[in-house]
Formats: sequence, structure tokens, C-alpha cells
Amino acid sequence: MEDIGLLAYQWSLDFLSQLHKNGVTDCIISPGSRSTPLVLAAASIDSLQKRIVIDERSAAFQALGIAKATARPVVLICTSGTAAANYFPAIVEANLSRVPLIVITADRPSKLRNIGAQQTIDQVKLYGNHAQYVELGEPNSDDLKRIPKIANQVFFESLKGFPIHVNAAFRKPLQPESLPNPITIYPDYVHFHFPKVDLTDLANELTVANKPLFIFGPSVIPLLNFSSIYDWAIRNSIPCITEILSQITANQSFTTTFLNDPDLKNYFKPDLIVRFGRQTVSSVLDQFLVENSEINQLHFDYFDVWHDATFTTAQHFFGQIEMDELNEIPTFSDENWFELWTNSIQENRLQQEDILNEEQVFTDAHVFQNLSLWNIFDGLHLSNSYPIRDSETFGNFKDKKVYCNRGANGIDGVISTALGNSVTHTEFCTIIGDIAFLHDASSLVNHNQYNSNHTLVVINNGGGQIFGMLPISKMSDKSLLKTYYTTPQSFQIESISKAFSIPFYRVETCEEFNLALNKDFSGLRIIECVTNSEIAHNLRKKMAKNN
Ligand SMILES: Cc1ncc(C[n+]2csc(CCOP(=O)(O)OP(=O)(O)O)c2C)c(N)n1
Repeated sequence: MEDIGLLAYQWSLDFLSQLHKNGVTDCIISPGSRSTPLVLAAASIDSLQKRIVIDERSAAFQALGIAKATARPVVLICTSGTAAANYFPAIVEANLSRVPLIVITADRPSKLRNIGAQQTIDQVKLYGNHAQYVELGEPNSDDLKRIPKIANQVFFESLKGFPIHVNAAFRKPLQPESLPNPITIYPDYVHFHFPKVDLTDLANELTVANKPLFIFGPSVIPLLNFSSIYDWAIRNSIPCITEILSQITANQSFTTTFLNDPDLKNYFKPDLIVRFGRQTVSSVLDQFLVENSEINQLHFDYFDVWHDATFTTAQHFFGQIEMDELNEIPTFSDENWFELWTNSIQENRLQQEDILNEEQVFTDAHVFQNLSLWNIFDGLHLSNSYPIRDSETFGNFKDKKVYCNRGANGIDGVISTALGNSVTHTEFCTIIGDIAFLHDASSLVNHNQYNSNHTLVVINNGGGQIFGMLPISKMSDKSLLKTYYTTPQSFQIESISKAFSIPFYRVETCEEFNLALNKDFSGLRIIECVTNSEIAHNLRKKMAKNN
């Protein structure tokens, strides 16, 4: 009689080893019984990096973070039932951000559905339109030869920037009577490949433009040559707005708040706007795009994402921009036009520094200012809510790879994603609000599985302060804002740090913050910055108005 457990193991091994051969290096496994054939197979591939994460929600965000940092698909393996459902939020984020994930959910045989069998749910197309669905079927010796082919399809499809859900049903017994020897694989490392973009339209537009403006929005997986395009533009006197997530390391890191100035706005009238990458993060910039919607606007991205939330883009172009071709394009940008922008940007930065230096009280703004000066890390994760916005307004982060989950803008899974991001960095920093920290605090249990020196800065400003920007904050009954939106918490970040044996510092002034930053450390540490949220709000307003 056939060894069913051995067949399931071989089936899983052929699938995983083919993914690994193509270049998957990382796999995150969550414990469970039904996934046994997959787990044994993964365990037997010595060269595959495995992390074991008990919480599937966190596991999926960690995988997302690793995939963003390495620009390679990451494999997730879990058991059947709600385990698989816990992957959902990270899959939504991966799909919107176009990050490759290969999500393998073990399943019971289909005949066990809807009859009360243990831990059995309908896993078919569980993630709806948020992931492509592949049914691996039950192991069958006649079909073994098709498994590497499916693995190839899954791998290459994921490289188009998609989460792929592979549902794999196994019947008992789930393990062979004895295990073959471990194997080592030497991966080929296949990379993303994008077709090149036709630059004829861009060339035509640039030939007649005297006041072109380039805007670089987020670049999720930094494969495109945004930096080279930026350098080319600057050499040709084309002003550039580079958002913090654009991955342009020469980023002048300025804020777009100067675009609020009504007088300056009359001067800032481009005759061509060219956008690169995803939808811009800055709401001031979005407003600028809307106000200049009559100006011809071209958009370039590597994946086919029609990012145009301002409804101002005339044409989208998808693929890789060849620098040889770009170099051939003649440009006619006015020198004065270029100087107007570069000077305004620099003046704005100086004014901002003055405003911050005048303020003695420790605020969220000072966290960003001090971290910009400390500057020993090369990778930075910014939580959603104020951190991503404040980083543009108050920070000056040069030469860093900057990450943020801007697909769905969730405040969930932030610590997990940051842990994942840290894999390609020796010195890493994360900036997170107190609510987002609490949301994902349990993921700190995984910190020992990551090697980088990682400073996790928690801005404890008394809850979700971003809601102070909502119209609801103007209502006379202030308790509504506090009870239903800001939701300040009374938890002790110190106790949480202790529970996970993580070094902890609590600081209330710039001096204390700098002292803590400069302490020797290795691995993960947490610095809680207790900040004054009211003065931080005033500073944000002042920045916007001052220009
Ligand atoms: C998963 C998820 N739930 C809820 C929200 C709505 N939300 C946006 S910001 C925010 C509060 C965040 O607070 P905190 O992390 O302390 O940052 P701060 O606002 O103080 O910068 C919430 C709940 C969201 N974006 N994502």
C-alpha cells in the first residue's frame, strides 16, 4: 500500500524546493497539525531560512516586511481554519502595495467541509480578490511531476507583485514512516523583470515644456531607478519633489507645506507634471495637483497601478525607464524656474528648523528632529497616522531606505512589518504611535528571530492624536473625541518591554532622548518618548501657516 505520508511530504518538498530554486529564501511557519507535510519539507531544506511565528496575523506582516526589504517573494505556511483567516490584513496590504507573497494554507480534504469536521472552514478563494488563488489538490503520485511546474507559475506570477494563495489539502497520515535526509539547494535568484517603457510621449512633452515638475511618490520595492531619474532631472534643471517613500536616497527631505502659501502658489505654475511611483502621501501635494489639474500630467510606475486618486493624470505608463533613452531626451527647463523651487525648498527647511529650535517642550516634532541628527541607521519604518506625515514635516532622513504600509494605510502589523524590513539592515529604526504599538505588541515575542540593531521609538502622545485633525475635534463636547477616537490608554510600555526581555528607556526631554539613543545596545530596544501632543499640534499648524 502507498505511504500516504511520504507522498504528501514529497509533494510538499517538490513544491517548496522549486520555489527555493527560483529564489525564495525566506519562509515563515506557524505551528499546526494539518500543515505537517509542508513543515517537514521546509525543515528538510537546510538552505531555506525559516522563522516560526505563533500568531499568523503577525507572521503575514513579517513576511510582507521581508518581501519589501529583499524584493523577493516570501513563503507563508499555516494550518487550516482561522489560522489562514488571520493572514488576511497583510494580504490586503501586499495586494495594494504589489508585494509578492506565497501563502500556503494547509486544508482538510474537501469532503470534510460543512459536515462539522474539526478545524475545517471553506478556504477556497478565502482572500477574495486580494490574492490569486491556486488549488494544489490532494497529493497524487501521478501528478507529482506537475508540482514543480505549478511552483514555477506561482513564483513568476508573484513577481508581478501579487500575493498568491496556494491551498493544499492533505489527508492523514500527515507524515512518512521515516524522513529522508535534509537537502541543500543553490537558488538561481530570479528577479523582477519589467518591460521597458516607451518614452516617446515624455520626450514630446519635455520638448515643449519650460516649467516641468517631477514628483516622486512612494516606490514600494525599490527596484526602479528613481534615483537615476532624479539625478538626470536635477542635471537638466527640472525641479523635483521627492516624497520620503520614493527611496531616492539623495532626497532633500523637505516638506511640501510651503505649497500652502497662496502667494508662492501663483509662481509655482508648472506647464508639465510628471509623476513617478505610487499615489503621493502628502495631502498638500494632492491639493496642489488638484489645483493644477489643467496641466498635462504623465504618470510612470513599474507595476500597472493606475494610481491617480486626485483624478488629474492624463496618461499612465508602466515598466522600466531605460536611462540610455532618457539621457537622449532634450530638455528646456527654465533656470529661474528651477531656482525658484530649490530656493523655496531650502528656505522652508531653514524656517522649520528655526520653529523647532524655538520650542523648548519635547514634542512629536522633536522626536523626528533628533532622530534625523542621530542618523546611525540605514533603514527606517514609519507607522501610519502621524509618523509618516511628521517625518516629512519635521524629519530630514537622508540616505535611508524608508518603509511604510501605504497600501491600505493600516495601523495594524506595524511592529511585525518593521521586524521583517530589518532583515537587510544592520542598524534599523522604527517610529510608531502608542496605539499602533499596542495593536501589534504581541509580535514583540518574535524579536529574537531578527539580528539587526533595532531602535523602536514609541511616541506616547496619549492615544491616536491624528484624530485631533478631524472636524469632530471642533465639537463642543470634547469627550466624544477622547472616548471614540483618540482613545488614550493607560498601559505601561515598560511592562510590555519587560515581558519580552527588551531593553527599555522612557524619555521626556530632548536631552534624555539623545542620551538614550547614544547608549550601547544590540538587538531590539524600545525608547518611549512621552511627548506634548497639544504643542505638537500647534507646531504642525505653524509649519503650514509659516510659509
Ligand atoms: C487597522 C486600523 N485600524 C484603525 C485605523 C484608524 N486609525 C488611523 S490612525 C489611528 C490612531 C493611531 O494612533 P497612534 O498609533 O497612537 O498614532 P498617532 O495618531 O498618535 O500619530 C487609527 C485608530 C487604521 N488606520 N488601521
